[in-house]
Amino acid sequence: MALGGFVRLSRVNSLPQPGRTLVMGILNVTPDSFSDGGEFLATDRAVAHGLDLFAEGADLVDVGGESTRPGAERAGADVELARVLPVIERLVADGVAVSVDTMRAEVAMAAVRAGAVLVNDVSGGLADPDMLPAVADAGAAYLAMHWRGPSAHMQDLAVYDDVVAEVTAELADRVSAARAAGIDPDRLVIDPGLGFAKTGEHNWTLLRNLDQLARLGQPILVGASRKRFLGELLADQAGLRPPKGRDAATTAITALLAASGIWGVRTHAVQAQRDAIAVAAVLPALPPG
Ligand code: PMM
Repeated sequence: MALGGFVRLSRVNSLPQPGRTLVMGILNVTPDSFSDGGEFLATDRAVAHGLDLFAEGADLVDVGGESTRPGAERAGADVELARVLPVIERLVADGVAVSVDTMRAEVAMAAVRAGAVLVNDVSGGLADPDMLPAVADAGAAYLAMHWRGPSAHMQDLAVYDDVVAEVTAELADRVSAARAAGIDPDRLVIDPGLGFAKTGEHNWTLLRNLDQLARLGQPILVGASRKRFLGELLADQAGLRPPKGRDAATTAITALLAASGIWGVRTHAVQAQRDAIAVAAVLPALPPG
């Protein structure tokens, strides 16, 4: 079996550094995520898929128990815990490096105790006031995504005069809050949060201007995988391209981001992203032809 970059690394206190763009594989243990909702709700199926992602080359398998698709209602903490904990425990026992996708400190801490090495918080600490101090206390790595409000009404918040300047300033606030809570900046990743309180045009503008976000001095991870703006780009007479038909476009974005040195990408299709990253490593930029 081909193995991911962090075999048997059950606990790290610094960020994974594979020496190339990192690949975070998506494992949604939910009934309602936009692309894979319901596919991996049963623990056994979720664990099997997590092992597959790892075998394909995921450096981290990102386990989430609450859908954040636009319009989604929140799951209760007990439901979220019951979905993710058994899966994380089994993946960690099998030597998989795991991150937990949660906005709740309680879930994050249970996951870290079970061996998760990174807390992926799509709210950047805004949804739960206990999150930043808890992560600091646990010494876990932390990813702060740009977020403006709960998924149920986040698209009403997709209003910007200058999306790049505002997302950068709002993420700068989250970086300051994380540092003030005691999170080590060496363990802190930021993410522009494509599709979270953003239209397709906002997503493209942010992707074109990631250099502005990079000025915050933190590693950047981007989650473009199968998102609606790719469905819009690839739409035809039949309507939006369905989520599973968006992997080639996702991979094209990964190649371009990897060539520009991005820290990480979050994806459903791990092997394709690893392949794109391998190509970008030998062809980082081409002369005009
Ligand atoms: N997107 C989703 C969920 N979690 N986490 C990060 N860090 N960045 C993202 O863009 C992100 C995320 C929603 O997509 P999914 O349903 O495919 O998980």
